[in-house]
Amino acid sequence: MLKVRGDKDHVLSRGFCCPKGVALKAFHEDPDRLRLPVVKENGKFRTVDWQTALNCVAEGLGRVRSAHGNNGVALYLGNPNTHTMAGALFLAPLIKALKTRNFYTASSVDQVPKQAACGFLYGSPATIPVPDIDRTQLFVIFGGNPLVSGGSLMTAPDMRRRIKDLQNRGGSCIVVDPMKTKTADAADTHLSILPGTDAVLLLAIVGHLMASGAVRVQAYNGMLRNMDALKDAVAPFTLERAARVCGMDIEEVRHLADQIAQTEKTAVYGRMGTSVVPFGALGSWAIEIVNILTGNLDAPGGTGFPLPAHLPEKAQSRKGFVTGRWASRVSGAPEVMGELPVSVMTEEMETAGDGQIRMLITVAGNPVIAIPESERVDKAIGALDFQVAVDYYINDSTRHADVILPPTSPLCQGHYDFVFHGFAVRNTAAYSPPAFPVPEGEKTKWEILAHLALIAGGGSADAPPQLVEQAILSSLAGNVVRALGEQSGVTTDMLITALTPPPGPERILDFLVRVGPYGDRFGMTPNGLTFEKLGAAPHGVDLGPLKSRLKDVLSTPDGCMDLLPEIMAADIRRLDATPENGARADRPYRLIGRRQLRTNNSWMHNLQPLLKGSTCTLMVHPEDARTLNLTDGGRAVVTSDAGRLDVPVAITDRIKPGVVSLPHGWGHDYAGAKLSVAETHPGVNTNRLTPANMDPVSGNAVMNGIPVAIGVLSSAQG
Ligand SMILES: Nc1nc2c(c(=O)[nH]1)N[C@H]1C(S)=C(S)[C@@H](COP(=O)(O)OP(=O)(O)OC[C@H]3O[C@@H](n4cnc5c(=O)[nH]c(N)nc54)[C@H](O)[C@@H]3O)O[C@H]1N2
Ligand SMILES: Nc1nc2c(c(=O)[nH]1)N[C@H]1C(S)=C(S)[C@@H](COP(=O)(O)OP(=O)(O)OC[C@H]3O[C@@H](n4cnc5c(=O)[nH]c(N)nc54)[C@H](O)[C@@H]3O)O[C@H]1N2
Ligand SMILES: [Mo]
Repeated sequence: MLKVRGDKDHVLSRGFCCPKGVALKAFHEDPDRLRLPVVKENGKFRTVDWQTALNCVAEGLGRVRSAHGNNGVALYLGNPNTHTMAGALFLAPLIKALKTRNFYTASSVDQVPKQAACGFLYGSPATIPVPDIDRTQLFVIFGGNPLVSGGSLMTAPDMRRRIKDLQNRGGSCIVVDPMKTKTADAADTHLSILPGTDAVLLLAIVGHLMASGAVRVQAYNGMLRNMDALKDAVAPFTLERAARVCGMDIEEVRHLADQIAQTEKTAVYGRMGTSVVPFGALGSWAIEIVNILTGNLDAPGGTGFPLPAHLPEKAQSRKGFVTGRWASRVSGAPEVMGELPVSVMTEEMETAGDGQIRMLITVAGNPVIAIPESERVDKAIGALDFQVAVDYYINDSTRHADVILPPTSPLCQGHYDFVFHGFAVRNTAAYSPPAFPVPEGEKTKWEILAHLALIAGGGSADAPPQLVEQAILSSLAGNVVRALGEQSGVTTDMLITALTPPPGPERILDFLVRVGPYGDRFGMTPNGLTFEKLGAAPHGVDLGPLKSRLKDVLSTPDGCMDLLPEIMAADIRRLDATPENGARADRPYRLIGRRQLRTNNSWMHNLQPLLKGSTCTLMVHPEDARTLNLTDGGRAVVTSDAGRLDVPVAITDRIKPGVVSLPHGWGHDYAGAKLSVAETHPGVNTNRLTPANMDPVSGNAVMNGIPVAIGVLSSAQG
């Protein structure tokens, strides 16, 4: 009998297990989960064999490409790709083979602002420091709820214990959030802030540090540029101004700034709340600047750069980071990290002309629920000529597909989390082998992605997926052989034949780990790490605390950190020119989102054990409820510039007055989906209310602080 539980000997989790982990059993057994591909015929899905499905993909892709060119095909990658080996290793060949500018991912409804900020500062958008939570004395969280989310861009299972440990060693935790979250309950201080205003507060803190002589940057001697320019640029942002704009008390603001200035080991961290807002990149930038000015970047107890087992120790290039190398066709939004912002995907589908999107491939994504202006997204996807989805369900988005290719259950695929290890608060490595063999007739995700890459590259629909795996390995091994030089006598074949796992992601992992910072370097470092050693350590391998690595990771062309590049200076001016009280008379409330422990974005709502305790309600402060005449459990109508929703109300003093909150990921009431559990508790899709606005620096969607009006649903309307 299948049972899922935590591993108390695990090097990172120490037995902590999220309810969603436990629900893997329900997911594995879910009768609605597709096991075999389906194709749509006369509006109905029919189960087919893989060859038929892949032929159908090849035919549809060929048809759309010959009529509309490569840019007629859009690719949208969703969040779960980040947490599969196949997603980490086998998407790159597909992206390359599609040769389309219409490339979108869930990053632009999530963390692109932080990546852009780190890209400009450190040279690469993948170089993101994490809080050294286990050694810090002051942990300041802006807009994150790690007790519920598990920590994001900060892998730190069991946050409750880690915060307790911090308090037990005399340190403290401060949460800045419009909502008194579970994390705020565990913290020492909760500071309630108006949504979308963090950048003002953070720039004021930067100014305060610089004015009060609290700058401690000796560790970065010769590595900082534009210190004086930064001081001038932030001068207009006083603590008093921050208090007014952020809806906070001046004493609270001053105390926060002083604590950051005076506590030696401080880690300032920001997540979704500081990201999906109009100044997301600037706020994320300012967080890095605060950590630099206090000398906490790359310092024990501050923030540090993890060194996972699969990545090289030193930055591989000094090219630096640029954005806007091309722009979207309709509204000229800038390319960031090779992607266009999802907020423009819909208009690229709707607007006729050369380069219009006529086909969509989604891999582990649910854009109908996840991205702004859901109504429009749904219509635009429904009107395409062809859609392919790599997904487990016929859901809100994939119901429009012509072909759905389902990977086998995650329990039948091995797992090493490239992303989680890359952002872990302690260096560790862990591999979980498949719990079960792949059932007859099913395919793993890497095989599916490899087939798609082959088809997109002009190959035949029955070409073996191993070809792609070999190409990836040959290219990786080729780099090593070139670096060693011809005289070494080492060949790519020698390296590849030395790998122990069978062809697939595990074999590539073996390669990466062996040439990685802890690796055995194919025997040159005999006790070094290999895939075999990982496999023999079911609780994971501990590789020690974060180490100082700034000089190794900086990949800016001059090896310096520019404290004020022009793109940020311009954004500071944009912020300075923004009216202080931006509230609109017709939309006086500000809508934010929230995550719930027992859900994961949109796709775990079909699992009965997780539905308990997850409710899709509009949280309203008691004062606002009185003004609006709303009752607890009653209904409200929420109107934004994008749409209107009718939602049940939950009255709570945990939320800041003037702010209301609705969780995202719900709204499973689209006809044609096959989600027999989720459709019994559909909830509402909050992104029907989200206009397609962006942070201009990063292209990230604005999903928090949306201006809304709220009314009581009259019986006539109901
Ligand atoms: N249980 C669960 N865990 C998850 C997920 C899930 O759906 N469920 N999703 C995963 C994913 S994809 C991600 S990206 C991470 C996200 O991880 P987190 O960022 O830690 O999670 P959120 O709940 O989005 O936290 C955002 C917080 O910001 C606050 N906030 C909103 N607007 C503002 C603002 O303008 N300023 C400030 N300071 N705060 C604001 C919200 O009230 C909320 O508490 O979680 C991951 N983990
Ligand atoms: N208003 C508002 N909107 C938000 C957010 C918010 O806070 N507020 N959060 C945003 C964030 S942070 C994110 S990351 C996005 C998420 O946006 P998406 O990634 O587009 O949506 P998910 O809900 O994660 O849907 C994942 C899909 O992948 C499928 N799936 C799951 N695992 C796998 C797998 O291993 N392989 C394959 N092929 N398919 C799989 C599921 O069935 C589902 O269809 O939503 C964003 N949308
Ligand atoms: Mo996310």
